[in-house]
Amino acid sequence: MFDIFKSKKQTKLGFDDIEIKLIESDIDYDIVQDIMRGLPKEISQDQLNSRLYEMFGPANNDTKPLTDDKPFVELVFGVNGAGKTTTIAKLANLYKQQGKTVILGAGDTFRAAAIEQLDIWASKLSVPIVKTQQGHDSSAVAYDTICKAVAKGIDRVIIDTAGRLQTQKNLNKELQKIVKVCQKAQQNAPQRKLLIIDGTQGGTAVAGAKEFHDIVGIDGVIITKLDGTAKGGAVFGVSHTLGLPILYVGYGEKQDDIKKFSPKEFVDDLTRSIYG
Ligand SMILES: Nc1nc2c(ncn2[C@@H]2O[C@H](COP(=O)(O)OP(=O)(O)OP(=O)(O)O)[C@@H](O)[C@H]2O)c(=O)[nH]1
Ligand SMILES: [Mg+2]
Repeated sequence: MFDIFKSKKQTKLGFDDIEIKLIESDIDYDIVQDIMRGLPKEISQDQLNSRLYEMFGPANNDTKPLTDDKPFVELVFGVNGAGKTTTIAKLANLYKQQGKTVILGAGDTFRAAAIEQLDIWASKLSVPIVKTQQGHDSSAVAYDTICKAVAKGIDRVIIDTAGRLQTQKNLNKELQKIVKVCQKAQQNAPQRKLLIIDGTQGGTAVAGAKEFHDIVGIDGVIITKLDGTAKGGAVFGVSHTLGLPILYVGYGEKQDDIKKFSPKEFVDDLTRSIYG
């Protein structure tokens, strides 16, 4: 039995085969070149494993640890449909399970039904929510949510925002304004600015992330929809190209479908899919 295990572990695949499989995994061509640099003609699973793991570098660690600030405010943003609102519900659920109190801010005042969508999650999870009418100022919602959290001694604030492209100047000014207004409500807020990326979008999402980083600064990334793809090339882009920490990954539409990102687990899954 040991021998079977050993021989499987020692199976080697050719350089070109690996290169193609990585490209097929939706990893950016330039990143694939970085991965392959210096690898031998025949590559073992272990060799590929450690090379892929190295690619995470410093972004591997969440470089900005949670502070003790109360409330601890998280501002969530990203392109339309990336999974922001669902991720907020998942985070709220997670924090509740950790024994924290949570309040949500329905800062997407732009899209019809966005407020209702978050409201439904809030009732389902039994967490309070601050909301306004569609078309109202989303920074005012952020402000009110933080003030309410301060007044009631709530641990965590999570603020939803409207989907936006990194190229939409007005919407991005609005995002900058929300950040400033959060600071007025509480000096260090928002403690974490979280970009939500749709994991099925690959390189396009990564390019957008860079611009968002320039606009407001990103403290961490959450990659969603990794259930819909065995690929997740965006993961390498975010870590290797942008050097941003991936905090969590989402893998479904339900409140429990979130877990802390583990580079090791991700790399193991990827190499296992390549070596079979
Ligand atoms: N399969 C899968 N679907 C997801 C995941 N996260 C979100 N979704 C689905 O993706 C769709 C969009 O999710 P939302 O949370 O509404 O996305 P959003 O970024 O808030 O969208 P906008 O507010 O319109 O910008 C919904 O149908 C979600 O159920 C995930 O991890 N896996
Ligand atoms: Mg939304």
